[in-house]
Amino acid sequence: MKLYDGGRAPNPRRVRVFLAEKGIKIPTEQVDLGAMAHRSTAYTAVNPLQRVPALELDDGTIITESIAICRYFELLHPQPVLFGRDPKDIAIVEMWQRRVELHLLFPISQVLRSLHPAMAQMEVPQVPAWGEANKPRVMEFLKLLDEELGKHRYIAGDNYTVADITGLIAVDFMKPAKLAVPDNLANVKRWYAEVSARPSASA
Ligand SMILES: N[C@@H](CCC(=O)N[C@@H](CS)C(=O)NCC(=O)O)C(=O)O
Repeated sequence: MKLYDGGRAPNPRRVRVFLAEKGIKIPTEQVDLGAMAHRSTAYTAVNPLQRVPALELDDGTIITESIAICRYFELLHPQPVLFGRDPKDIAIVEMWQRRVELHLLFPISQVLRSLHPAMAQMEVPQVPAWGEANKPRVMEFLKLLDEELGKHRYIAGDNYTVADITGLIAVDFMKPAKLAVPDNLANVKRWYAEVSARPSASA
């Protein structure tokens, strides 16, 4: 088994944090995004979409999509539970994971990719207006998240889950996108202080 990893990029980090929470160690191969190694012929054979992460199983099967990879490990190593405990809990975790991915991580990535000069090679064409259009979307979702985090400790309830992992990585990704969590969102700040202090956060 081998994980094609991607350094500081957010999606590979989601898988690394997930594996760290589970205490799982697997061989990794770094794909240097800065050198555009993910566009090489060799890596395109692994993932024709030219994105990281990707997991190669011993029988040659390739699994891409961070959450698909995490789900695979959740079933192999059920403890600690990170995708929910019963039908209702599993649905709530799924709902929040998707919301955080689509309404926070995605617009943050669009701000960075569309506005940062270092992303010009990767995001072709760069459309700065699209980057600007995504800034208020990030702030609107953070407000909603702040209300939710006023009701319980973690994003999807009282337990730390994969939704918190996506949330942590999204908030960390705000920095290179030159965005910041507004000071008045005290619940998001409280939650972020807790999840970013977990040992897995440094993965
Ligand atoms: N939906 C995929 C997204 C994967 C993805 O976009 N990865 C980024 C790094 S965070 C990438 O490989 N980008 C290369 C590019 O855009 O050329 C997932 O969840 O894993």
